[in-house]
Amino acid sequence: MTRIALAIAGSEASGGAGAQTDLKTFHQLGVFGCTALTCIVSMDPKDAWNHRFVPVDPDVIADQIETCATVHSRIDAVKIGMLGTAATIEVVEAALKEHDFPIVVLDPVLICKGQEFAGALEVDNALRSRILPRATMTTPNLFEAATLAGMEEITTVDQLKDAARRIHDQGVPNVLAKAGPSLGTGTALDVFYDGATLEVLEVPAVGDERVHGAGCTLAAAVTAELAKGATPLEAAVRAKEVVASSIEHGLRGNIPFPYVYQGGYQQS
Ligand code: PXL
Repeated sequence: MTRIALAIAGSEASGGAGAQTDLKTFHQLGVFGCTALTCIVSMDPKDAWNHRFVPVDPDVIADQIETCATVHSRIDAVKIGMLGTAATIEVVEAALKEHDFPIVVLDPVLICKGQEFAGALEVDNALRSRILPRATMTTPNLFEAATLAGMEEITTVDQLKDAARRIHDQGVPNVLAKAGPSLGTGTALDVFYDGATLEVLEVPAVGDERVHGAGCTLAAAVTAELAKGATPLEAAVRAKEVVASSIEHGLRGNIPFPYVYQGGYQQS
């Protein structure tokens, strides 16, 4: 039976991140993908590739989610990526309540690479109070984990474990708190916590640069694996393999950092 995943996410025109990445990841893992676009991001070549951000009208977001939820006989899992405004968060919360999807993976995108949004605090608070409690699993990076956990910063593995516990204690059943290569361990290191098991997951780091789209790929791969029936820990382990492969097969264009490509991943 073909499994179906819905990405509620922003369009990143170049295809390196956002909904485009989510769809490619779903497809590579054998899952049928559909999307509800929350915003349109286009990097500006005339302004250091800064992100131009245009929110999609909240009614149009609700319509897209309704379409996905009604065209298909079921949605096995939902991935939530960039929401970006409080109005978007409100409409996505309402849709989650209405459709009661069985699995919701939240990539709590607070800031997209190199970009600080005006009104970030309002968006952070709305994400925490309205969307986080509806997630079955969340995949914060170091900055997002510190923000959600109410910590100053995270510079050690112990602090990352602490953050994962604190986020779990806010009512999220499964937390995958990501450091990637950023704690200087020489590995890509993430912490998984489900209230009982705390696992430090490590794979050899592929380079030490930030890679555009790596976080989107991780959360999308988790979503696809959960849609296929994996446990959250199994999904996390497989998703890390997918990210490593997507970085290995990544592209280098004219932006200052490489970007992922999922097309070379073969399941081991
Ligand atoms: O990588 C985070 C991210 C998510 N979603 C969209 C983005 C980005 C970063 O650029 O543009 C749409």
